[in-house]
Amino acid sequence: MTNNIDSIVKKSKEVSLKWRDIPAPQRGEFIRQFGEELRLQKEALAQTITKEARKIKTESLGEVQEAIDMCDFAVGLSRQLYGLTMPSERPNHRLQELWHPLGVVGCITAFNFPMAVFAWNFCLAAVCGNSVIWKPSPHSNECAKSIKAAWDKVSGDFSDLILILEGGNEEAVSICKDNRITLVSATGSTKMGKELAPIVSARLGKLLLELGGNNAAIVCPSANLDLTIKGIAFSACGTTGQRCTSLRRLFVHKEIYDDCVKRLEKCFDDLIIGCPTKEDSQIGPLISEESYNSMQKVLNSLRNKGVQVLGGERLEIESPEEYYVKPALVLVDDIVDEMLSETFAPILYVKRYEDLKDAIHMQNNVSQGLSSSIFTNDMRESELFLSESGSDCGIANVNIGTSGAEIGGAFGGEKDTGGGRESGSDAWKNYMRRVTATINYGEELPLAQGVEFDES
Ligand code: UN1
Repeated sequence: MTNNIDSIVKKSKEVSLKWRDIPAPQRGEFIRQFGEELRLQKEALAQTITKEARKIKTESLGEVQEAIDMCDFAVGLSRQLYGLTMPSERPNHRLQELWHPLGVVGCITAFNFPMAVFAWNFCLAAVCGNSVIWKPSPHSNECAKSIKAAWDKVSGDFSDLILILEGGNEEAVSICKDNRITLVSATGSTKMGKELAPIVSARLGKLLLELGGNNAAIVCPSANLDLTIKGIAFSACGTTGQRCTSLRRLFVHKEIYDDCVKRLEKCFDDLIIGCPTKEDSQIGPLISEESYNSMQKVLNSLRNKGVQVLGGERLEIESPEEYYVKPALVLVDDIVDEMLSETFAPILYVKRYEDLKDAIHMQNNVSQGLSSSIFTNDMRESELFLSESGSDCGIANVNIGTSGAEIGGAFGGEKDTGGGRESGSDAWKNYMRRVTATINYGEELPLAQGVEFDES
């Protein structure tokens, strides 16, 4: 294995040295063609996602679209890797920042977004002049291979710009240890991040982390409940609750609590759970027996405490090896410990609130800080939620669920979510090194801060 990583890193380093000499807009042209190839293969790629990650068709197609969107974004960006020019305090001096490639980027991705999250990283890393070594989740090696095959169709001499390292924890650790890999971008659980980050930090490598969430929404009395229920259902149950942005906790104002819970119960009852290849299925199976077991463990522990759990049971549909579950609604009077950690399954905790400030406090009072939402038509409430005393998450939405972000914004969150920002806005800066250049075009040598130093 050590040999394997060694030869992969050597190859990746080699190609990165050639790639960085290609002007950025020309690198963008490769990514444009990559996007075209993804468009052509959209249907087939989506089928591979459904096969491995077991997502329903519309979500698999949406994921490929997310990768295509990233290509389009990166093409434009390849002409916009701007550095600032600052006024120098000295006469005849220019002060400017330059952005240069890092070299080799390591990218560790999870099963639940087996193509899009790689595209977030690869498209930016590539236009910024880097090569990428990709360790996909062991659940989604085929997705990784199909993406690499699409790249190979358009990449000419630069096939090695994507190199895949298949494997599990051991391979992830080998990426983290290798000081030729300048940046390690990792998506997965907080537990994984906390294991890998110290290895990268010990060699003072750069890290970009997108870890667990424990996302909450607040439903205010003025909310449009039709829109709200739809937003909650998609965020809590879509992708079988296996997005890092999935909605896990709901705080509902006491005036509308009963109505809201009644409608949610009906909505959860009506969801169509079934094989993801079937046209009308809305919820496919969980990824593994292990994730089913961790869901049941949490639900059993809640039941033992006397907490009301609706749904959550296994449904014996389709093949007996797969784990289909009914999403669980958990009605809590008080905060229970189970709500404080992320269970990667469709469990939605619902709690009453009276005062919006309390609801915001409960929302923030967890170790994770990825995504959050408020449903309201009262601008004072939404503005409070978005203010510095509002949501402490990296993503804060109004009248939208917690999941399903567009690529144009920076994606990521605070605290145990790891602090990284990927995809849109200025996330590209993570994949470059900044050089501050001061140029003296005069005949004198004035020193900064007025310091005098005469050599004679
Ligand atoms: C993830 O689950 O790691 O915002 C990424 C969303 C998707 C990305 C999720 N666009 O739900």
